[in-house]
Amino acid sequence: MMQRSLVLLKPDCIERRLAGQIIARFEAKGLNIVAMKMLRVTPELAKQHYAEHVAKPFYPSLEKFITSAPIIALAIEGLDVIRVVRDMLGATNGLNAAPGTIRGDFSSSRQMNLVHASDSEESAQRELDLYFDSAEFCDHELLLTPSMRAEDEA
Ligand code: 3AN
Repeated sequence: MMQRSLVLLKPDCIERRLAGQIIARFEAKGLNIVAMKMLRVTPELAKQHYAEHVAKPFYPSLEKFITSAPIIALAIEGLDVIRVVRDMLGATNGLNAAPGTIRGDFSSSRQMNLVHASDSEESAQRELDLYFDSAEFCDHELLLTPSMRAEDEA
């Protein structure tokens, strides 16, 4: 099923100059970036984004981290992209993430785990609406799509 996922390259990713390498992985996989921008997450946006965690004891530390430096937000489109991107990220804690995944290769932390990605269609819709206006999506069909997958896989 064609889906979109909200991906955030978090402050640690920007600080460590890993954004290019991580975006390159999504491109190499054949996923489409349909929106992208750099921004600073405000405490208000952090509370909306992490609504499910706001009441938890670790939330103040999480908010301090996610607002500490700019992030890059991307909308990534592809077949089953929500699962595919989560698989590419690996487990939440970099110490548990499998080698070959982004977190497995670049992170040794639960909090500084470099990238966020939506975990369900409902979260994706909610999160895409938080970070992007509808006018910011650049819909396009890449000319090389027929070289990336068969017609009946769409
Ligand atoms: P994911 O980013 O893999 O979807 P979530 O949404 O469960 O993971 O957690 C978001 C962030 O909240 C994590 N990156 C981490 O910083 C923090 N977090 C989640 N669970 C815990 C926990 N038990 N203790 C401390 N921080 C946590």
